[in-house]
Amino acid sequence: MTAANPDLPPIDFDRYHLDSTDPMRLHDLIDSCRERLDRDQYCSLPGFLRADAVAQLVRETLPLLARANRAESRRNCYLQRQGDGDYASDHPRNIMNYASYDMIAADLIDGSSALKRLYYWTPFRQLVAAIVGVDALYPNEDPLQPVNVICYGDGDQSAWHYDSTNAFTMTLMLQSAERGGRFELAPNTRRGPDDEDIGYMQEVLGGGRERVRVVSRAAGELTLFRGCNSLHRVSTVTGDRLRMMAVFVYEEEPGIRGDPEVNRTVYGRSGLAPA
Ligand SMILES: O=C(O)CCC(=O)C(=O)O
Ligand SMILES: [Fe+2]
Repeated sequence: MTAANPDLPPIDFDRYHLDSTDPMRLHDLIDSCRERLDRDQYCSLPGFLRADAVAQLVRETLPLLARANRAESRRNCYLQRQGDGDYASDHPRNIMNYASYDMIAADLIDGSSALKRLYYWTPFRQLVAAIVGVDALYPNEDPLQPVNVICYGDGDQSAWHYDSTNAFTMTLMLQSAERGGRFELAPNTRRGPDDEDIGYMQEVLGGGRERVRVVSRAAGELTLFRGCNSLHRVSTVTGDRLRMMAVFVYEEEPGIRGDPEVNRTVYGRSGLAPA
């Protein structure tokens, strides 16, 4: 049993040896994650954070909901709220789905929170870089974007969508819903924004399940996925318990900040200091 060191993020170090000075101990984990990410477009590390730390994160995050940004809109899979009359009515650009959730921005989360301690801990960033196959990753320097918590209550869901240009998305489940709130992903519905498999996308957007994977997510589980080229969504949550998901954004270059306009849409404010 590893003694708890308050300076380290509350990773289950008995299971994930990031505190080891021997990098070989992590090689098997990195290799298997890389393989799954390549094959399935996602990989999961169950029980990544200790259960007591996850429970504490839920307790400290719930009061932040009052200052979260509520999103409620119909949008297509490119997150646009308007369709495009230049395309057929059954083109993905014109297939709109409802999304609603509350978004907690990074500046509402205390610096001492385990979420930020994990996000800014170099060995963790190095592990993620090794899994996704890049030399280095850097924290995002936007005031709102680096670490978020998305909360889905009764009746909330996300719409089928692609994530923006980041090559991967990383999430950590804090609390699952009583029912629903499944994370569903259709691997490789496109190779890039200019190389889309429209037939496959229409199949998924039209309710086809054959190629859709349901990705298990339990509290404390870390999941990396390639959301930029695989349509994904969160199915409707039912019941009183909030589904709470932390999202971490790393960058391949230092100094990256968000677009104030995008911030206004996602967080309801620009993130710029008032003039
Ligand atoms: O809440 C989730 O499980 C996934 C959220 C999502 O789609 C994202 O972070 O890009
Ligand atoms: Fe997403």
